[in-house]
Amino acid sequence: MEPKIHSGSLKADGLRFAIVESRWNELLTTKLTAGAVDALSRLGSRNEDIEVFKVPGSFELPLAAKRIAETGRFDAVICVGVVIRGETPHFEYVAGEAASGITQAALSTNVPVLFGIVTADTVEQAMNRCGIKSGNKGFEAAMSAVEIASLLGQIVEEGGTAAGRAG
Ligand code: INI
Repeated sequence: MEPKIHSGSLKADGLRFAIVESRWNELLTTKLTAGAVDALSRLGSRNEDIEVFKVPGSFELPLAAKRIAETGRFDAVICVGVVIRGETPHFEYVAGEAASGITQAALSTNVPVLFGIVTADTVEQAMNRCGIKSGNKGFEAAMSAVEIASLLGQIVEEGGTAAGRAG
């Protein structure tokens, strides 16, 4: 017998999303939010199912994401920010703490919290990853949000625990 494969669909209709946007490098972070909204609407989201929350900087993304996830109102929370190495001597702290805080926010709430933060060495690199040239990290994070939210929706407890069946 073939193994049963579970994988998330790319259908966003019926799901609710929060986008948490950092105001640092706002000219670029607004592009990430626009990219995320574009991806969600292409996948079937309605605007009334998307809410945007603004925070001062990327360092503040995890706490806001955690509080938003705890409300239970959203199927996924998408964090967007831009941290540029050349512009900040504490790049490692801001980017590193944002990354580990986002992981903690997801694990502690059981709600997917997506990493849509551009970490770049230069402004030009950052611009390229915010949709100015080609890719948009907000768009990518939103696609992943839909997929993981859909997969988590498929994970239901069937037939007790693995330990129970083994015993
Ligand atoms: N926040 C960013 O999102 N990007 C940056 O490049 C940045 N720099 O350069 O410092 C930045 N700093 C602010 C930080 O996120 C916090 O808002 C601040 O330290 C207050 O906690």
